Amino acid sequence: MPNRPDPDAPGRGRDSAPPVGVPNDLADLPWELPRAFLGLDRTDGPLNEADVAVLPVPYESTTSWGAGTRLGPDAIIQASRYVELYDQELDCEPGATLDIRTLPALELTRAGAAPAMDELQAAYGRVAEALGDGFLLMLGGEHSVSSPAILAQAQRFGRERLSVLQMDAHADLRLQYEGTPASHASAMARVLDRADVVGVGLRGVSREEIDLSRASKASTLIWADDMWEDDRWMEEALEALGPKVYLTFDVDYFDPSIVPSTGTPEPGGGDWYRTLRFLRRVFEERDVVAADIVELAPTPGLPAPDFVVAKLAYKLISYRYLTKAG
Ligand SMILES: [Mn+2]
Repeated sequence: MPNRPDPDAPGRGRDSAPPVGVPNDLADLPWELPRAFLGLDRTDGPLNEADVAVLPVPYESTTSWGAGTRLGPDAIIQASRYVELYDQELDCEPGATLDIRTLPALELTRAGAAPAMDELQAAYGRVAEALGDGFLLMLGGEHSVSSPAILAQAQRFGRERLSVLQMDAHADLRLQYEGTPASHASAMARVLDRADVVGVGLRGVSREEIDLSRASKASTLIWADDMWEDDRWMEEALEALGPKVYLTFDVDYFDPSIVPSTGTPEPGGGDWYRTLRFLRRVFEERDVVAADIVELAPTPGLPAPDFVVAKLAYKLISYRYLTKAG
């Protein structure tokens, strides 16, 4: 049985210290797992000693269609508390050995999309600086939160040009959408002059976006319908990625049969194992400096997609750990 809260289970976050806020003499009561990623309770010590920081950004613009992404980070964290720490593919327990911190959520200003994105870029940059070499995993929120994060990372690496691996059904290359360039549909258009963008799994794209992609050396599009016959698309994607990669994972990349909980689902998306095979290669063959997972809009009464995405988040951390350790 997966992890019911069990104080005797090895590798959970309750090995010695009592949960935060609980006095020592009550530490042995049957407290539930902490409401942190994987149920791990590692909150103290300077952030630059952490291997991984999970940063929830439950941002959703009020005008966005397909509401609910602001509940995404919490659903991922809740589901992650019941993910097995042991990973049979890698034959190890990354969650038990890594120092994984879950930060509080960032509440961005409601004064409009543009000021919220500016605020996020500054905040994200400061968190990334404080974390140093650790792996920063941001949980959205709608896809617009990715651009400030990518721009902040591009700034950190200066002249070393960043590549963005965008797992997504959509190109998000509209110059503006619903009157604002800060829209989720423009998330990648905003970073094209600062980073190369390789979109994988695309299948819902406008004519305008294809034209923009063809006119830009920085954009590579890999169509979902080219991903079924063989694995040549993996080589094509890897070839287009430079040494330093930022991974942005819009959960509508997945087929709606496994993740229907998203604002703009598209048929014909990625499956679980093929996707993991590709991601593992990316982590092995490139330096993935940071990642985000966005656009999960939890469906009440349908927890499976939340678990898929929680496990994906853990896989990203595990691949990163595996490749750093090896
Ligand atoms: Mn999308």
